[in-house]
Amino acid sequence: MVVPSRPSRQTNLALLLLLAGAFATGWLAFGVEGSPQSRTVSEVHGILGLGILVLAPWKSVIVRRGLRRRRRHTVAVALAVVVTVSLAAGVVHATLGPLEVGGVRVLAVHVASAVAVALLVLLHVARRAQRPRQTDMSRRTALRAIVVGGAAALAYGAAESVTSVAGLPGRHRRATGSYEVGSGVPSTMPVTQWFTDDVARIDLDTYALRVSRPGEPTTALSHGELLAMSGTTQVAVLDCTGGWWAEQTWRGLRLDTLLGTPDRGSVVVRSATGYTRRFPPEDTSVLLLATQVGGALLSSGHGAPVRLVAPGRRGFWWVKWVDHVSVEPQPWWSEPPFPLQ
Ligand SMILES: Nc1nc2c(c(=O)[nH]1)N[C@H]1C(S)=C(S)[C@@H](COP(=O)(O)O)O[C@H]1N2
Ligand SMILES: [Mo]
Repeated sequence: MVVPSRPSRQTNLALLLLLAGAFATGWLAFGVEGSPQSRTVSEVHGILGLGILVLAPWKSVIVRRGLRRRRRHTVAVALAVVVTVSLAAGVVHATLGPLEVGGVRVLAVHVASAVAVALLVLLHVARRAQRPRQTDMSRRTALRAIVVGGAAALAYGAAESVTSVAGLPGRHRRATGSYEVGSGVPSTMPVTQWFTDDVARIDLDTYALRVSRPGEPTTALSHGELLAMSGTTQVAVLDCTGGWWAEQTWRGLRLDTLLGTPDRGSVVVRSATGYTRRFPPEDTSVLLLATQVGGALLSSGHGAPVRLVAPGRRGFWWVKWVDHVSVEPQPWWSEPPFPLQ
């Protein structure tokens, strides 16, 4: 590619848009489960990311000019490093598979460095702001954007073809980008917590599931009672944002057998650890409170005595060690999209 001698301010603005888009679609990818949405979001995410690579030759000219000026470059250099790390880790996860570097999954490296990118971008832009100009909205800009977008899409297609022709592990990844591990054999499925939580060990004999419905006193069910009610079997895929998925046969009781289908508010599923997720009321007919998996009682790691099975939702919705389910007046969207507490 020919690198123009006077790289434009537009390169910087385009990079900012690509970074913002890649960041947004990265989180969006964590929010969706199942084709075709997941596939679309993953592809757009990958293409935006590769768009950053496409612009790298232009940016490197800008960087070289900038380095000649006397000023502090710490933020800019740190930004270049974390962008490179995040891009590399993303490409490795998508092509070479769920590798680990020093015990850390490359996907975790990808996400952590992307968060660092976001923070550094804010600092960098605050210091070296480039104002868009009226002339940025020209036909020439539109053409450039199409060329960069096309090159990025071609790069994505090429990476996908190489992955499949060379038989790389990446060809086995799901639409969400996750890799299969432990399907049908729950004991080999990873035990994963959101970064805010730890495995709870709960005494089955004293355990009680509290059930709260509006205008009624809270009731409680023992483990034995829940087992006796566990007449529903469901095959469902748990797809963790950590980059793995597994299909298991779960057994338990549907949430609507306890809560009915409320016509307003939301349904809240709480863990004994305080971890909480809030669902739309109509979801009670698809949510399962599982007591068993693969024909055996749940292990502590996988949520004993009772864990939520939320088909069509990413793993962080599958609350483990559930000790309270309730119908509450607040809407489901009153909760942050990701568990932050
Ligand atoms: N109480 C509680 N439930 C939880 C979590 C957690 O941190 N706390 N992590 C969730 C996440 S991120 C995933 S991927 C699944 C993992 O389930 P597993 O450990 O049975 O594989 O549990 C979910 N349920
Ligand atoms: Mo997860």
